[in-house]
Amino acid sequence: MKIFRPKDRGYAQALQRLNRRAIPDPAVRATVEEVVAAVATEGDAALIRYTEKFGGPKLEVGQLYVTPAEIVAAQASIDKETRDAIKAARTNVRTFAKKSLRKSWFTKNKQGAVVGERFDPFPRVGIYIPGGTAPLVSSAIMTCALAEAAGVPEIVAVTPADKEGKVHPALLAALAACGTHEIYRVGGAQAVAALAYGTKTIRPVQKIFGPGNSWVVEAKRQVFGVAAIDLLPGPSEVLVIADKWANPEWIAADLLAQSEHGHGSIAVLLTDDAELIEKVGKAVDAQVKLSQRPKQLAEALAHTTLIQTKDLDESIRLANEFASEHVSIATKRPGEIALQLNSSGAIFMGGISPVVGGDFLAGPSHELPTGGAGKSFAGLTADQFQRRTSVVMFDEPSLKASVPIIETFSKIEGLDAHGRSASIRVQKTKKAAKKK
Ligand code: HSO
Ligand code: ZN
Repeated sequence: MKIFRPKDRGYAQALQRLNRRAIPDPAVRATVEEVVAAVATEGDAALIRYTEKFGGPKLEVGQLYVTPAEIVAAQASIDKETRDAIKAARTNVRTFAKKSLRKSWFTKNKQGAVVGERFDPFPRVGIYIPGGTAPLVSSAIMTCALAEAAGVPEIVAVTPADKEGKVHPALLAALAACGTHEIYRVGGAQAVAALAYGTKTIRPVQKIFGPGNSWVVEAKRQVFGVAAIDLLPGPSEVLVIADKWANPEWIAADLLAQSEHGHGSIAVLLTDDAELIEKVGKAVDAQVKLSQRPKQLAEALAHTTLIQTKDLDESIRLANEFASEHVSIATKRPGEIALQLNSSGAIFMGGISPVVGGDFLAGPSHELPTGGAGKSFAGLTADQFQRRTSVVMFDEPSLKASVPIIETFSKIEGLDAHGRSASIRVQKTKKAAKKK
């Protein structure tokens, strides 16, 4: 953990470092290029090979697909508490998701032509669920429940298995509860490539969703164009904006909660209160001792930064530059600050709102932009599972009213066939009318 006060050496640089951009690491990029190319040409064989090479299980091609029998066994093995928690989260996420869905609409333009937009679910989507050091059961809900709410007919999930080839039963149960149709035990860049290009076992999808480590995020970036992608969600982040009224214990708890995701996670505190910084520092030290994940915490704490700012305005400016996945506003009047934030993935209002409320239960998807991507991307919403098509329908009067304008444009652009393709229809109708 590093503390920076205005008088400290390196203070200016610390502030500068907060202004991030999501730029891929060249080493990660090169590895992912190799993996994606191999999966695109060799299919399943490359999936199996890279899974083993990157420390995963040694699988047969036939084991990639998680069978219905395995899912039923997983459902039977989880306790009631787990089942109820999955159900409660799914209910909130689904209700929220339904509100984000776009509805088809039609209207008439100035010339009287019918114009509109149709929104249909993508026919087949792929969702990446990270494995790693914790079974991210909630991530299954925070992605698949949105696809389900959008009515996607084929929801395909990929997730890495442990060394023995097992996927956590609660994760399988959550995927099943959210209407996932196919599950494959494969992760990493190779899984993303398989979803985009397709293999003999995994048919390709139209769009790829879900959070992941740097390799997964880079793979999504690289397959963009072959398939669509949602956003670029990497390791967890939290930034707290606090004033002197804030509770240091709660702030420390929020910083540590996101930090325990481990490698690549970042936690930042911005406050104009010098005393609060000291108190939060102490509370972090005390609470670290309670952790059951000291290794992950130690990795993240190396990047944890507590910064004393001039005033709340400076905190807001820096928060916007940092573009954190989560922003907690632990101040007396959080509303005023929230309105000035323009790059946050998700905002948690007032010290009383814990960020984990959003991680596990509240309603919005916890799949959010990280690494500075929040400046250009928003978090996952159910409408991202919908494909939009525009629709145009002229009739004779509306086409007649439109032809002069269309002809003018075709003249300006020097594209005479364009003009004729509209006017020919009106002339033809005129002749047909005369004949009658
Ligand atoms: N904090 C993560 C989501 C998560 N937390 C899943 C626990 N499980 C998103 O940044
Ligand atoms: Zn979390």
